[in-house]
Amino acid sequence: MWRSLSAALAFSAVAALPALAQSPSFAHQRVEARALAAAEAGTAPTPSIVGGWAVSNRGYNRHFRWVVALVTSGADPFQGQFCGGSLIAPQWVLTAAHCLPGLSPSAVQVLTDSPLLSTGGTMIDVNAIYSHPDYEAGPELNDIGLLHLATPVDLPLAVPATVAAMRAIGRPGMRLNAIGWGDMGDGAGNYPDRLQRVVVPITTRRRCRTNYADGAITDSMMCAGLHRGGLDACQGDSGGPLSAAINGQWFVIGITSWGDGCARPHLPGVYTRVSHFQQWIAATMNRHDSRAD
Ligand code: 4AZ
Repeated sequence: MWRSLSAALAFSAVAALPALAQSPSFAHQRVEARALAAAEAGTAPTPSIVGGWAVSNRGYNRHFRWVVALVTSGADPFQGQFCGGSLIAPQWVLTAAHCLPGLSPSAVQVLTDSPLLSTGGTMIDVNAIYSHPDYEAGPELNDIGLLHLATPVDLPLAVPATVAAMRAIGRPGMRLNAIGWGDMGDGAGNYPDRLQRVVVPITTRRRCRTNYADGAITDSMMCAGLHRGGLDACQGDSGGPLSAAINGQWFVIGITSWGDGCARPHLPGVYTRVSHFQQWIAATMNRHDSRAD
């Protein structure tokens, strides 16, 4: 979510996300053939996610097959992708609540098992949506949600950050992967077909708090980015993971949530601190799984 938009606009934009994803101003622009060819080769001549690089098929298959795209139902995934997500169980996708307001399960599908939006992968239906009950648009409090897939997938899974994982890979200065199909420039509207990745260090809480308005950064958020800017997640990367691996097991440390623009100096990306929501994630999954229907 863009902090630079007025609160009212941001709020209505969120409520109308599926429509917006298809409106001309938010429609994905095709990347130029040259950039696409380079992306296919696993290299990126142009800055991407913002300041990152394209994930090759091999890189995706080795590391990121648990990364999924949320797509407006019935839309071509390249046009209809509006957020990212992480598979944390065969039937569960972890994402941001701000991707979900007003969405009925039938309005969203999940593209799994593909680094490309336009070709490959499998579209899976969603049969239940759970946004955090205390999600608050604007300040983006508790920006976390879960999608239950209609059919289970047989893919590698990521683990929501545990306290032990946070100690190992979730402290300030540690470098994490922000991943997604979002805008490759700050407000550029340059949306890639191929998944993009950037590595950003976690900033100290204090540094993040001094850069944003008083009270904007709560204990359930974390920030990542360079002080000089240049590397960041952006519009459309929301819901996707901020992640790192321990011995080959990927952990979702953060969920891409908001920021003041993208990749601007002293304004790091803000992520939902997943470890803060361990209980909510487990309880929500258990509650669903124990339902009779
Ligand atoms: C967005 O609008 C968004 N620079 C996500 C992340 C960031 C900014 C905007 C962080 O989805």
